[in-house]
Amino acid sequence: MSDLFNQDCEISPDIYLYRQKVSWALWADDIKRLIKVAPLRFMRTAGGKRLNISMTNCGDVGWTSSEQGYRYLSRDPASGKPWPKLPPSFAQLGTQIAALTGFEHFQPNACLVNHYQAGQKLNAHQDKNEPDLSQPVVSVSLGMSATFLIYGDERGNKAQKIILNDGDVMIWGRSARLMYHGVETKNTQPHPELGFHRFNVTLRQV
Ligand code: MD6
Ligand code: FE
Repeated sequence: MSDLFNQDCEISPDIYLYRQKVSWALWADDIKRLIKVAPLRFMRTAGGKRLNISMTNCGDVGWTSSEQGYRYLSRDPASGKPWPKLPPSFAQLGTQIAALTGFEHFQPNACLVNHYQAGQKLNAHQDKNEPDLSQPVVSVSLGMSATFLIYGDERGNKAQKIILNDGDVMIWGRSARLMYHGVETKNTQPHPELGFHRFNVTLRQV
């Protein structure tokens, strides 16, 4: 597996990678506060299957999966309360990366937080539950490393593999917005403070 891209670049059409724009150390307090108020949980699919990865949200609306399918909801179904506020530092990084990549009008208001332990994986999927697909997804990796797999327009394609480390930020837009992708953590490198844990923070405009 190669990890050729150590500088900011377009790693695949309309997928940009910016290395080390932030860090677990910088966002740890916000993440810890968030998961106290809206704990990580394993959601279920419409078919009743448990998702592989535990998740939570902050922002005006949060992505949920349940017997009702995939939906953005303004309240945490676990507590009935609104999701915690989007930390200003998250919003700022999102708008900054988006502007650098040519998305001047991106205003993130939804933030999904995924948690991984070593060995856990996120299966190939598309992100298509947002009403305006002209807006990008900004994705921040924190903690242990992970292998990000980009399958392209069919989940059965051979994947392009990218190693993501603490603080790396990807942005997906335009022609990449509906590409299939997934995450593996079986060959992960631990993070000095977080060990074998990874958080992925995705920022979206919904
Ligand atoms: C993750 N990321 O990195 C999961 N989706 O743990 C995603 O599923 C993702 O990073 C759309 C765009 C960027 C992403
Ligand atoms: Fe995704």
